[in-house]
Amino acid sequence: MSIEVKSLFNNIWQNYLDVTPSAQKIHQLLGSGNDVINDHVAYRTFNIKKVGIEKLAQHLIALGYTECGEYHFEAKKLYAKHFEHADTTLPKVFISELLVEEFSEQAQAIIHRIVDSIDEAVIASDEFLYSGKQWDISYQEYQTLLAESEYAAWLSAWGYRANHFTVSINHLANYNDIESVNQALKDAGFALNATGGEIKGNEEVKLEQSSTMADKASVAFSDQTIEIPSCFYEFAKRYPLENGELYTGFVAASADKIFESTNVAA
Ligand code: OOG
Ligand code: NI
Repeated sequence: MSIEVKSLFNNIWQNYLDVTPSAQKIHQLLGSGNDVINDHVAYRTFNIKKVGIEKLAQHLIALGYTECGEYHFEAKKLYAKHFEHADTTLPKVFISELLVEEFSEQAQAIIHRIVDSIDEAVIASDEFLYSGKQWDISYQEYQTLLAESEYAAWLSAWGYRANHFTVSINHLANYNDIESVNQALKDAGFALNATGGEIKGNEEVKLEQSSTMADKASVAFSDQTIEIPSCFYEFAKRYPLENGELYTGFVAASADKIFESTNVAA
């Protein structure tokens, strides 16, 4: 694997750990100190040309990734694509975008102000994928977005960073199934996303997934600093297709529930 792609994911991982301290502990717990293979990494963005899926993907395509599947999330007003690399030890990348035009004028104005203020040079640089929030937003504006879309609010507060990394259960030495991974996590005190049940998907759809509820971390809004949900960790087990190869796609019905891992606890 090229040093370039390795160092990119290393930077993305470090930037993710900055706001997701539980991930380091879970990495240690499941990997027993060994390396963990990531099934995928996920990003969120807006469907505005300046920062759309393609603008994130260009950095991956330059490193040998190709576009594979696409997904629609009507209720959440999202669209997504996933990208894969020929080196299957590299994580797949799932990138979703918010369908901005489907929101209120007020929400759209906040989003356009944010996107307009991003420096084009940052978007073009590799660092874009771990650049975080490069704009000002008030806590009030965050709340305005939160009332319409938890996704929009999360993105406005955290910016361009991995929303989650995902442990490939298939590659773990000490665990074989998602049930025992979930149990180990709960025994260690981590809260799982229980929306639609702790395990999303099944062998039939070739993919089982679970995730923690996001950690909380401080965001410096323009008027005050507040702790809000940051990023989470996901766990995925893939099943083989008829041809014997593991399924590499995503499952929209499961993804729809994984998005809710950044919800503010009720
Ligand atoms: C992405 C949720 C979908 C998956 O593995 O299905 C997903 C997000 O929360 O941004 O990661
Ligand atoms: Ni995911």
